[in-house]
Amino acid sequence: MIGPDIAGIAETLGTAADTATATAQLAVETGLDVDAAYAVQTALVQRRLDRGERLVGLKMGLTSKAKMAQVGVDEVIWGRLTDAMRVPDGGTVDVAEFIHPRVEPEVAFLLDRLPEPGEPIGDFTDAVRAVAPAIELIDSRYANFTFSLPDVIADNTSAGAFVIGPWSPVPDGLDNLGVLLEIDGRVAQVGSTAAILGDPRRALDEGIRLAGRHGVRLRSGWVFLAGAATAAVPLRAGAHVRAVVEKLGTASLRASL
Ligand code: OOG
Ligand code: MG
Repeated sequence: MIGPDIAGIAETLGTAADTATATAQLAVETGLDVDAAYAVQTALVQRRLDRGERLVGLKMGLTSKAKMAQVGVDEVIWGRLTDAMRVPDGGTVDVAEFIHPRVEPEVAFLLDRLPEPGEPIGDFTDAVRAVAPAIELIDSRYANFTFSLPDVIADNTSAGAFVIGPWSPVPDGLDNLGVLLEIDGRVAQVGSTAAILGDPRRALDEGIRLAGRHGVRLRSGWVFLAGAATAAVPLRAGAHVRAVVEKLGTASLRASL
């Protein structure tokens, strides 16, 4: 049997992103399983690298129950981040470049010395140089923000853009810090870093393990997004968004009018 057309599916998703036009889900129709979906993701991100973007990190998805419930998929997934997706802290994004953007509060790690594949992380503070509050802008390329597990993996886990707040040294505990998402000064979501796999440090173990299955090794200097602590909120033109993480501070962005 001929397998799914990996390059063709990557082209469909890449064009949807480039033109900010939603596409239909395609996993069922093309027989895409999880492994083939990661192959599509690789090809989709390669399209970006071919036009000069650089890989700068990895993101985890669906590491919290709030997120799993919001999108109806209950497996932890991972995707790739490029330099073109990074927005400076306090910077502006143009909502017209996205289909139906949403924002969510995250915790970011700056990676340092990573263990060899298969080796457990000895000391978290050896593997992670610094931590920061972050905002991820997700934008599913599928109509109505609706997808299956292989669909969302193929779509680079809805990665759109991200903002990293100020880096701080790794604090003693990361497992129970309050998290707020504010839109225009009003609290839109409240949570705790405990929502992220019980402790966001676990997201790094999962990232190393799951990406390792597909031959991807995390690198020193990369950014790592541990996954949203709360459900995501639609980003409207003109909105001012702040993510606040206790002890770590604030990351913010604006959506242009
Ligand atoms: C999938 C990406 C999930 C997170 O932090 O859980 C994600 C989606 O919700 O569209 O980035
Ligand atoms: Mg996210």
